[in-house]
Amino acid sequence: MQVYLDNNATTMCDPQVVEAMQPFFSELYGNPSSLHKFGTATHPYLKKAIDQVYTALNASDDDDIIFTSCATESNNWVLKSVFNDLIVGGDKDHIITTEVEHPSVLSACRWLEEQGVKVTYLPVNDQGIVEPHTVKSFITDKTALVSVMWASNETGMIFPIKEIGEICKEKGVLFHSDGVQAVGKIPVDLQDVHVDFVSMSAHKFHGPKGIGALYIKNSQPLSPLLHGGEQMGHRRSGTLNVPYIVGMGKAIELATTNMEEKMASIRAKRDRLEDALLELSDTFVVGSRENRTPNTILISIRGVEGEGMLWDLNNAMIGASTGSACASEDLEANTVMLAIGADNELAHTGIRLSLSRFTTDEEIDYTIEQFKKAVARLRAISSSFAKVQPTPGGEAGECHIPHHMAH
Ligand code: C6P
Repeated sequence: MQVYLDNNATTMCDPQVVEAMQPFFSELYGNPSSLHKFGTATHPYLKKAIDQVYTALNASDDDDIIFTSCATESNNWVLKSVFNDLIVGGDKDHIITTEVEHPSVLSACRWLEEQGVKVTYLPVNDQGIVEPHTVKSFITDKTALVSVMWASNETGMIFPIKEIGEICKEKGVLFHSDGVQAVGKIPVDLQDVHVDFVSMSAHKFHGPKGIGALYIKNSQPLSPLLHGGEQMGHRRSGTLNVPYIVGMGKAIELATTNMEEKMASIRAKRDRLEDALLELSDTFVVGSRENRTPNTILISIRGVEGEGMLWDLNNAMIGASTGSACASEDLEANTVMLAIGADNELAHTGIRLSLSRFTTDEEIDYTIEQFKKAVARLRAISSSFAKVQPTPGGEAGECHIPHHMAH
C-alpha cells in the first residue's frame, strides 16, 4: 500500500479536472487575446471557469479575481505593490504580518525591510494563531497593510480573519490574507468577511500546479507586478493559461460543492488517526481540533526526531512532512512550533499529516500501524544511544513541553 498524507504541500489533480483541461492543449489551443475564431472559441470556457471561482468564494461582481501563476506570485504582488503604491508613492512606512506566515510572505517582508519598510511580525498565542487585539494594538496611522494567513499550512489552525478584517476596515488599513490553506478546505465567503486581497493556489485543492489567483475587493487599484500585454484588464500580463484556468475552475467547484459533507468525512478520518496516535505516550498535537482545517495534524513525539520518523514512514510508502515543503531541505527546528513556544528539542519532532478527500479508511488503518511501529523502533534506538551518550544536564529524551501543547 502507498499512502499520501502531504496534501498541504500539494494534492493529486482530480481526474475530473484533468479531463476538463484536456481539450485545451491540442484542440482549443488558441490564444484568448487573438481576434480569430481559434482565440474566441476559448472565451466561453474561460467565462465558465471565472464564474466557478466567483461562485465558490461568493465574490461580488464588483470584485476582481485575477489569475496568477501561484500563491507565491499573489503574495509577492500584494506586498510589493502596496509598498510601491502606499509607501514609495504615499506617506505610509509600515506593514504588519505574523511570525508564522509562509516563506512567500516572510521572505518578501524581509526584502521590504531592506528597502526601508518597517515590518512588525506579530507573535502567535499558544494555539498558534494571532489574536485580533494584538493586530489592533500595532496598527498606526503609518500602517499600509496587514497580512495574516487564513489558515496555517503547518498546523491547520484557522485565524480570526473576520475579526481582523473588521479592525482593518475600522482603522482604514488594507488587509491581505494568504488563503492558500483555507480555500477548498473551509468555507470562504468573501461577502461575509472584509478582506481586500486573498491569495490562493489551485494545486492545494486538487487542481493543477502553476495556477493561482488574487482576489481584489471592489477591483481597487493595485499596481501590477507583471507589466506587458493587456490581459486581465492590464492587471496581470502574460498569455492566459487556458487549460490551467479551466482546471482551477473545475477544481474549486468540486472542492466547494457539498463541502460540509466532504469535510465531515475527512474530519472523521483525521480524528480517528489523531486519537490513535495520541494513544502513544508523550505525543502532542498542536492546536484545538475544532479550530483547525479538517485535514491537518501537526504531531510531536517526544524523543523521536521528525526526520527519522519521515524516513521510516517513507520506507513504509507513507508520504508525510516535518512542515512546509519549501523548508524541507534543512534540518532546522520547525519555526511555527518555536513561535508557539515549544523548545528547540520538541520543535525537531513535529510531523505534519495532511489528508484529502481521496484518503481512505484502509490508508488510515495502515498509517496507524506503521506510525506506531516506527515510533517504537526509533524510541528503542534513541534509548540505547542514550545509555552510552547521556544528555548533559538531564535524562536522554527529556525536553520541556509547554503544557498548552498537551491534549
Ligand atoms: N505551502 C507546504 O508544504 P505555491 O507554492 O505558490 O503554490 O504556494 C505557496 C504557499 C503560500 N501560502 C501557504 C499558506 C502555503 O501553504 C503555500 C504552499 C506548501 O506547506 C509548499 S511550501
